[in-house]
Amino acid sequence: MRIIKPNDIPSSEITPREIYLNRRRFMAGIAAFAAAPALATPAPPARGPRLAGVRPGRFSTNEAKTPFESVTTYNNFYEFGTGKSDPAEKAHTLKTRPWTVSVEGEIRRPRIYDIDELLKFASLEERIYRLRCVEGWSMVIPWVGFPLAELIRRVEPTGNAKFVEFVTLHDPRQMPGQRSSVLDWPYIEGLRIDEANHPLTLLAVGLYGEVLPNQNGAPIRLVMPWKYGFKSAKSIVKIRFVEKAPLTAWMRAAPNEYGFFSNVNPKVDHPRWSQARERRIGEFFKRETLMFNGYAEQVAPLYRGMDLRKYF
Ligand SMILES: Nc1nc2c(c(=O)[nH]1)N[C@H]1C(S)=C(S)[C@@H](COP(=O)(O)O)O[C@H]1N2
Ligand SMILES: [Mo]
Repeated sequence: MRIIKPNDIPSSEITPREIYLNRRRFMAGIAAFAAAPALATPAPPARGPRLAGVRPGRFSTNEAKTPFESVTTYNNFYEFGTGKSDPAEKAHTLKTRPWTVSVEGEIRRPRIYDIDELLKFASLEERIYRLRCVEGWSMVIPWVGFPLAELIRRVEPTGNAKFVEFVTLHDPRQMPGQRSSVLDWPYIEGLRIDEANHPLTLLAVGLYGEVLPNQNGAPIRLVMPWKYGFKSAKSIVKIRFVEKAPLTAWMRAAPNEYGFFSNVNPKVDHPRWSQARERRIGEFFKRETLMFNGYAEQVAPLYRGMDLRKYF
């Protein structure tokens, strides 16, 4: 299946941002006239090029999707600042082409992959997943991507590959938030090899059928829906197979608050707040947080016999 790259798409197929914005302003004008005082309507985020050949994938929830506008303007991406609107405002400085992902470590076929080569690895699927942030909010996002297991199979891990480390780009010229020492850069995350190989674990390259917006971790990021959002590292440049559990950026910053596993668990509180409930973005009332974010049926067997209080 061929995948359309941003440069292949004729400009006639892209909604020109100008027209879109003007239409929005026009509609906002009508609304203001009809029902003053109207709330100021912020400029909507630009829509990206569509990805071709995306088929419906497994494990999708049929819960209401969080609107595109919220998914792309309410973000955590500390490389662009710690405010929720910083990534949408600042991530345009990130250059996603050319882009390579170095796959290395305890594997028989180490290689530096060009992103466009990686995109042809597997046919792309849409997976509508819940994403629960450790801070207590959640969204439902239609990701586009392919299982990380597809990549792992190709690079042939050795018997010593017990964990996988994921490294985000480190370039303060493109990522101005890296000039601050809020985290020790680069952003590092890690998974046990069985978690990495789990069919729910996705390498996402798009959302809402479109090329991944920069603020959501373009050109390629992880998504593990049963773990707190921070495990899903964005804008990945390196995937390293290792024998020992990697020291993640959040464990380095606050080891008593962020464990290696970070599975969504309503029964294990964060030291500074409860994890029992969450606010779905766009909703008023909080809802109960589910064990493994509602994916227990799929992932509970990975942790059988483990004390999830100790291994938080
Ligand atoms: N490199 C990097 N990856 C990151 C983060 C970050 O700050 N830097 N934030 C994490 C957190 S806390 C969350 S909740 C999710 C948010 O993903 P989204 O903005 O696409 O919803 O990205 C995660 N991945
Ligand atoms: Mo998060």
